[in-house]
Amino acid sequence: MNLRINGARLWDSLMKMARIDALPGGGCGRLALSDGDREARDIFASWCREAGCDVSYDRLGNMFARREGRDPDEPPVAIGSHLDTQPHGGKFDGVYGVLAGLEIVRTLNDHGISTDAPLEIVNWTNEEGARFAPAMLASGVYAGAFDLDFALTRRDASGKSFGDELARIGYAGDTACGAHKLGVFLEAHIEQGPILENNEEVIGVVTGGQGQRWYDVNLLGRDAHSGSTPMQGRRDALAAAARLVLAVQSLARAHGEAAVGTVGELNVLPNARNTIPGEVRLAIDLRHPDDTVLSRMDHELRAACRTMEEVEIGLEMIWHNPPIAFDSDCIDALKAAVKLHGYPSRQMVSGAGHDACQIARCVPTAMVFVPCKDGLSHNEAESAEPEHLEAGCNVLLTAALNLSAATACERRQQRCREPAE
Ligand code: HGY
Ligand code: MN
Ligand code: MN
Repeated sequence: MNLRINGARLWDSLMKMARIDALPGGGCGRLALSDGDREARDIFASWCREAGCDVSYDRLGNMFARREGRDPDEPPVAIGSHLDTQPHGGKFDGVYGVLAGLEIVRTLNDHGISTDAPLEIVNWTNEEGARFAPAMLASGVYAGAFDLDFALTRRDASGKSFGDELARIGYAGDTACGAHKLGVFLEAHIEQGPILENNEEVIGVVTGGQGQRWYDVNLLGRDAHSGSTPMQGRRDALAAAARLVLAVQSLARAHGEAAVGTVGELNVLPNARNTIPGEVRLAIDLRHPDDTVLSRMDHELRAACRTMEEVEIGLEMIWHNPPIAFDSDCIDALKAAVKLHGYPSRQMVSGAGHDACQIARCVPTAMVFVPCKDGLSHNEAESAEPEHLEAGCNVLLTAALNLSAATACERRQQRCREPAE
């Protein structure tokens, strides 16, 4: 069925959502569990109810907007992403995947189409990990990658806990995180890289996500007077941290095109221009599609830390998310949908992390990418073409209809009954 969504309505919803915590440069700074996140959740829930969905949320505030199917006992076809953004985020990262799900429900309502399996639109809490590290935290608890207490006790830079902030915005639900069963999970997202745009392709059928390791690092030197302390013998934590930042860059560059390493967060103490910094706290993000290379990068990072003799270094790996392969049936459904709509496309692995990379550990999952301008994201200038966002949503609609059909549900149940290979 070559059904198409209403692209103008999708764009209008995206622009309305972008007004919440809008930034002067045109982006969005809507951090997880902030007042803006609450406002976005409230609006999303009201739009879903207007579309006839029943909205619920679990212990970590993961939101599920359910459109009933002919078979209410069938686990739903879920479509979603996240509404939280980076501090200098854009209008589309995450929000597109959530509102694409809503647009699909609105389109099915327009045409009076019911599905065998129910459909659910999902908003996963704290995907970005910018305020509460690590990223994909609530979808990670849902998938069993983290326990509930680990999530609830995560603290932001001001010391506020995830659990307190979730309760404060009124989205701490009663159902256990992970108890709300899903049949499949599909996520639409901007690529956040240059490949589709450079190759003039409209759709990326995403076959998996690369591995990630996140670290908290503490460098302890000694505060001292900048004027009267000789260079020899200083214990300058910032000078050591600077060498560590360059070591992260060079170890990533040493492992080929696919390897990336970033220090995106760094705090200097006491941060006074005439005191030699006695302490630096920084965060490191290493990624690679191959877990053995990623563990080699880990070893090289630890070796680099051992060369910093003038300071004591505390390095804690707070997260290791191994590479993940998505589900073949879901990938095939997306490929068939791309073929039906005739969009230029490619298969690809995601460089960025997504909730789908967690959910794929417990639910058949796949993603669809659309291009973004200059491949830019986590930047206020993030932008995407309405017709590309529409195309991605059309592909999602067609795949979701196929995967929600009784035959597809039966095939999934059959696969669950078969012994794992
Ligand atoms: O870190 C990531 O890749 C995602 O944007 N949270
Ligand atoms: Mn995202
Ligand atoms: Mn992001």
